[in-house]
Amino acid sequence: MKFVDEVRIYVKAGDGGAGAIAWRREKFIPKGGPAGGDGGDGGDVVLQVDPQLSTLLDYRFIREHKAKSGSKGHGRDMNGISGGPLVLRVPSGTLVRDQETGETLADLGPDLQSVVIAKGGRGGLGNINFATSTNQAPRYAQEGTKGEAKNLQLELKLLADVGIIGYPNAGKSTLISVISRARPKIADYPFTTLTPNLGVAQWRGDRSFVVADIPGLIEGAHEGHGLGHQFLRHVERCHVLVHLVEGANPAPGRDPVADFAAINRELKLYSKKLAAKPQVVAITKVDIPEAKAAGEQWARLMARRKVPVKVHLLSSATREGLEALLDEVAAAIWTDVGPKAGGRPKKAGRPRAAVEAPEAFVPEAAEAKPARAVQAARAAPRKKAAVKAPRAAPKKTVAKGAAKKKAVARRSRK
Ligand SMILES: Nc1nc2c(ncn2[C@@H]2O[C@H](COP(=O)(O)OP(=O)(O)OP(=O)(O)O)[C@@H](O)[C@H]2O)c(=O)[nH]1
Ligand SMILES: [Mg+2]
Repeated sequence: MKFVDEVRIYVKAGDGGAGAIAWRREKFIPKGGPAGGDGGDGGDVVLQVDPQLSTLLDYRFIREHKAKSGSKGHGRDMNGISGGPLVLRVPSGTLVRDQETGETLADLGPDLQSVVIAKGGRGGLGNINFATSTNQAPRYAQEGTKGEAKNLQLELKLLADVGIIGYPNAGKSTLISVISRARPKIADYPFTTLTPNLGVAQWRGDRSFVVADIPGLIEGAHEGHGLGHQFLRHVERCHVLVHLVEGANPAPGRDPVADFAAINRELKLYSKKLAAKPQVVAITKVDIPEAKAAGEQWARLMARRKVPVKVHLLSSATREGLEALLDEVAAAIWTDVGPKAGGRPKKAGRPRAAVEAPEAFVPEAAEAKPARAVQAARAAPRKKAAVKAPRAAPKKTVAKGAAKKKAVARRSRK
């Protein structure tokens, strides 16, 4: 089935029916008076979440959706028939925008299951309503009002707790197939996955979370290279990203450090918010000895640079490192799990602090010439101490220190 995550549609609510001008005509009842009924109300256009849907495909081909108008009022006090709502079913996670203003009209998901997106017109009143003591035969009735019409943009952002990202062929689909019952296509060539896959993963048997495996990213995705970064919108609402790095046989010129940096750069170019999300990082396919060696080397490098990222050595084939990876993922999703536990057993509302500033991994940041970001990371603990220092040491000491420095400077000038 084709995956469609953005459509533009036109919706028009039904118009209200006109009220009737009619008179009561019955044998032996002369001058029966007004008897025009009201017009029926126009139908609303309603957007409703359907948990069975996972794409906006239905709206790709049928773009105009009009609710029924109310019918006119009739004689003998009869009101017109109302149009009845037109219910358009959409997948959970659909964002509704006004095409003209760009304003967000609704964000359909667990918190908002349905919304009246275009209000139907009201039926007009029939002449029966206007009879008064001084005007017992009103010859007028109301017209119905027009139903709202809108041009909408529907955008689907899958609702997942965890997003799996990485280069093509890194083993993203294999991971989701191992931790959930999702069965995406897995093959030994890049861009096997063309549309996101969702799966529900279990953690230690008693909790579950939704995982999204998205198509691979490559360097230059922001310029449209590969599949571009159009699918990144589906991990925008995730609590945590699982960043998989190819362990075995990366293409020439690629290595874990460069891959990790390139993907982080693409994330940043897509959105700063996404780049700031916590990441759980793993090198894949460590059942292959070269992958394991590469992973261990990379982990050592990170440790030497004091980068606060744990590199998991993962093999979806043998399940090595899988439990540790899921533990870290769980700790990022739930506040009562992991080393910093002690909160409510609830999903974290906002992601925890970002694990790492992506600049720290620019490939040029070789051992011999640490990049500025790496230097900053090294300087960070010292900075902390500097902040604490004034409290620990009274002002005098600081002044003394400054005087000493000045004296040394004077002596050296002499
Ligand atoms: N040995 C070994 N091979 C793996 C492992 N995980 C994945 N692979 C293989 O790596 C290849 C790519 O795996 P996929 O899961 O399709 O990779 P992907 O990241 O989803 O790739 P795209 O969908 O193209 O972005 C497949 O041939 C898998 O069998 C692993 O843990 N060990
Ligand atoms: Mg895949």
